[in-house]
Amino acid sequence: MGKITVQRIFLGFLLQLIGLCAADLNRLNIWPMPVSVQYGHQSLYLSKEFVLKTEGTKYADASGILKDGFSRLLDVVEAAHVIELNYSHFDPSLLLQGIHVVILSPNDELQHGVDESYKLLVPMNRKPVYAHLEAQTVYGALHGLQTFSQCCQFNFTSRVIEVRQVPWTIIDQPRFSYRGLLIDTSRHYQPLPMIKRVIDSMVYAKLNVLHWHIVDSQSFPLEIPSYPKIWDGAYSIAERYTMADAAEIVRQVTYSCFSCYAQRRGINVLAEIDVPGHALSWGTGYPSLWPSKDCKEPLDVSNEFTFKVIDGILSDFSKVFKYRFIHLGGDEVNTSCWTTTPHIRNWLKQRGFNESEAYQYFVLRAQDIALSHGYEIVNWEETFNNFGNKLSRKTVVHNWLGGGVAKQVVAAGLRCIVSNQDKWYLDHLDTTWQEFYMNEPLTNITDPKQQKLLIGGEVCMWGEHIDGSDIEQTIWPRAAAAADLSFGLFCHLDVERLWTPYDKLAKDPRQITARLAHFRCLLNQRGVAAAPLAGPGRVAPEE
Ligand code: CP6
Repeated sequence: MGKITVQRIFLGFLLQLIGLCAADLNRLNIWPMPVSVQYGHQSLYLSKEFVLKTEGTKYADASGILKDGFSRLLDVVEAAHVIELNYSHFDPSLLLQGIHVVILSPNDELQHGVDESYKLLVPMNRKPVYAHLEAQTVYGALHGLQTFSQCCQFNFTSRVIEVRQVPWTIIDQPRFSYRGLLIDTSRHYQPLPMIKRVIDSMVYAKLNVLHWHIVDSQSFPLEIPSYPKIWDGAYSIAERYTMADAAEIVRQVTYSCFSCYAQRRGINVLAEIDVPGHALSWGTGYPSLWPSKDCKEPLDVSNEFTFKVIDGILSDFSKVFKYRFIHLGGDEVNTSCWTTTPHIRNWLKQRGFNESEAYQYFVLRAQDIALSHGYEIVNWEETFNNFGNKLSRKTVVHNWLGGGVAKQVVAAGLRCIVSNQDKWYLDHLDTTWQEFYMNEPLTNITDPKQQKLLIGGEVCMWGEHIDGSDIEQTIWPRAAAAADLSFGLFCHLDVERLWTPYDKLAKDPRQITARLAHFRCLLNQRGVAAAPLAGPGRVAPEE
C-alpha cells in the first residue's frame, strides 16, 4: 500500500469521526465538480420565506444582478414540484431561512479574468439558520447560487425542498478563465429568444463566454449602421438582428437594452467576423467586396473599401461588444480567386506579394484595425501556423485542427484557446464521450508559465445542420442509442474539464456517469431540451 493510500484512509477515517464525508463527492451531484467539497449527513428544508440577505456586503447591486440571480434560483428550484406547505411538524431549527451573500468588490465590471471564486457554507444548529455565500465579485456569487440550486431537491415525504448532506463547506473557483460555447447564426438563423435560452443553459454549467459566430458566407444577419446595405446578405428580411437586438443579448452601452442578458448572467460575448474567407455574404449589399461576380471569396484584398468596411463594422461593434476580445477568424482561406482575378493579380504583382503574403497582409491589417478600436484579437490557428511570428502579441490563437498546436502557441508566448484537440473533431460523431472526457487541454504543456497562457477551451456548435428546433438537444447531450455521442455530450464533459481542478477530475469516466446523468435530468427539469445520455432515456448502470 502506497503512502498516499494510507494517508487517504486515515484522512477518510478522521473526517468520518467529525461527521464529514469526503469519500463520495459524487453523491452531492454538483456539475461541474467544485474545487473542494465537504459535507455531512443531515438535512435542512427551505423555509416558505427563503430570503436573500446582503448585510455587510460592499456591493450595492444597483443594477439588480444579484437580486435577479437569486430570484432565478428560486424559480428553478420551486418549479420542479408543487410545494405543499405544512411546516407545523418542522423543528424551526431545521428550516433554512435564507442565504446571506457577502460580496467584497463593489465593482460589477464583467471582463476576461474577473474573479469567479466563491465559498458556500451551510451550517447546522444555528437559530435562525442561513446559508452563507462569500465571493469577491457578484459573478462569483452567481456561481455560488448555481451550486446551491443544484443541491436543493424536492423531498417527497415532507413535500418541501430539502437541502441534503449538511453541514457543507464548498470552496470553488474555475480552473480556466475562458470557458466558451460557439453558436453560428449564419448557417442557420437563431431567433433572439433561442439565443437567450442557450445563455440560460450555459449558466447552469458555469460556462462564461458565448462565442457568437455572427456572419459567414451563407448569410449576414446583423445590422451594421455604418454600412446599412450589408444585411442585405441575410437569408430573408425577417432573419436579421438589429444592433439593439445585439445589445440586448450583450449589455447596455449606447443602445437601450432591456435585460443585458448575457452580462447579467456573468457571460461575456465574443463577437466574430471571419475574414478574409467565410465572408461571401458581405458582397450581397456591396458587390465590390467580391473579387468578381464569378469568384466571390475571399474578400478583395486589393480594394481599400474592404478595409473601410471592416473598420466600420468594428467601430459599430465597439459600441456594443465590450468584451476585451474580438474574433477575426482567418481560417480556411483559399486564395485562388485572388490569383485568377486580373485586377487582384496585378495588385499582387505591384506589391510583390505571393498568395500567402497577401493572406498575411490581410490578417495583419484586420488585426491593426481591431487594435485601433481597443480590442485584443482571437484568430483561428491557421494564422499562427502560417505566420505566427508576425501576429500581434495581443493575439489569442484559437485551436481547432487536430495537430495539437497549443503547445507551440504557448511556447511562442502567445495565449491559446483549445476547441478541438486530437480527438476533439466536432464532426466525428463516433468518438465516445469517455474519450472526450479523458482529453486534457494541458497535455504536454508542463512549464507553469506556458500553462497560464492556455486560457481555456470552447465547444463549437456549428450551424450547418441545426436550427432553432434542435440546437438545444444538439448542444446538450443527444444520444441516439449507445454512449458514443455527438459533441452534445462533449459539452458537458468539456465544462467539467474546464472548471474542475486537474486532480479532482475522474481518472475513469465511469465514476462520473451517474452525476452527469443527474445533471442532464436537472437541465430537463429546468426546461432545457438536453437529450438522454445513453439508451432510451436512461443511463447504463454503473459497473
Ligand atoms: N465554419 C467556419 C466552420 C468551420 C470552421 N470555420 C469548421 C470546419 C470543420 C469542422 C468544424 C467547423 N464550419 N467559419 C473552422 C474553424 Cl470539423
